[in-house]
Amino acid sequence: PYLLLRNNFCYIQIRMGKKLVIGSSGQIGVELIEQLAKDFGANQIIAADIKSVLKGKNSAVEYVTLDILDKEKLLKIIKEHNISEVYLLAAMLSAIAEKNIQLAWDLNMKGLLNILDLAKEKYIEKIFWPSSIAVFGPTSPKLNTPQSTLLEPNTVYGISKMSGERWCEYYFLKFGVDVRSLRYPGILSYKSPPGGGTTDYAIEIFHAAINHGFYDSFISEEVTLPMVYMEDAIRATTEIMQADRKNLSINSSYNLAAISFNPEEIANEIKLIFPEFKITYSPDFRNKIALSWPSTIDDSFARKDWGWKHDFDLKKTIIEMVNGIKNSGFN
Ligand code: AKB
Repeated sequence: PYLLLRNNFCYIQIRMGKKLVIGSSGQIGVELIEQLAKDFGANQIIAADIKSVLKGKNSAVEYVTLDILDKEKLLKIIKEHNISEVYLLAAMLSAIAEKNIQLAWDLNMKGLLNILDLAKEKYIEKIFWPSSIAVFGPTSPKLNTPQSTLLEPNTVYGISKMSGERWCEYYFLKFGVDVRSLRYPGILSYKSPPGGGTTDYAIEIFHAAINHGFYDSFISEEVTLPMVYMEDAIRATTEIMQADRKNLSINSSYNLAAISFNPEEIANEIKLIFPEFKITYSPDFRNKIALSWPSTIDDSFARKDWGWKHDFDLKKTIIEMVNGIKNSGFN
């Protein structure tokens, strides 16, 4: 089936196919699939992951095994399932990438190029690809970091995300590939564990507080980082994918902001709920990564272009995290 849309010049035909979420077992993937299934119907979603995937909650979603570096299999899945939209979430995050330089580069970069190429060849109509605050580096402004500024990341992950952004814009301008992207801050969630990031401390601290009453933080007390609650991050993702392309003035990746805090501030909030909670600090290599990232982000382009507005402030995020972990969170 095709949808006929009119832009300023002519009619364009959009193929209406299914949505493929790659990296479906990851922290974002698990929750994005739930939302997409709710919005579009579970039979419209195909979930792919390199791990032989356990059936998710939603049994109507079809799960397939896929290594994003295997372009042939990727194309086969796209054709077989009539895929028109891809959410490419498979990536190696900042901390783990420092220990697997080559693999991180290959996965983060070649995976994206495989998808961009298939969109250029018209097998896919639309792509979502996450970037990160990791594109910023020690020379970027720390406070209210602007959309366009000096980008000199000094991590493998940051270099791959910065390069990925350049490729996204290139494929859009040169080949008309409709790729949309957000520079995610740290994402706080409890349904599925994060894997190998620097901002993971802000999730670990909740589990530690609830299960042990104690947390030894690998980020030092005064290092403030931008964060967002998962529900907001998922909504931002679905909103940018639904936005009218002609309203999008950023063709690389949008700054996205919600809340910012440091370990001391989050520990103090947690102590209001668990007065016995204790925190100590043993900063490791991840602290250096955190120090190279912004503390607060200017996301006015996202707010102006497609109406982004976060809903979860710090207090609301904390309540959701604590209740979520107590009731059902991973251990
Ligand atoms: C990480 O810490 O590596 C990620 C990110 C900010 O992209 N959560």
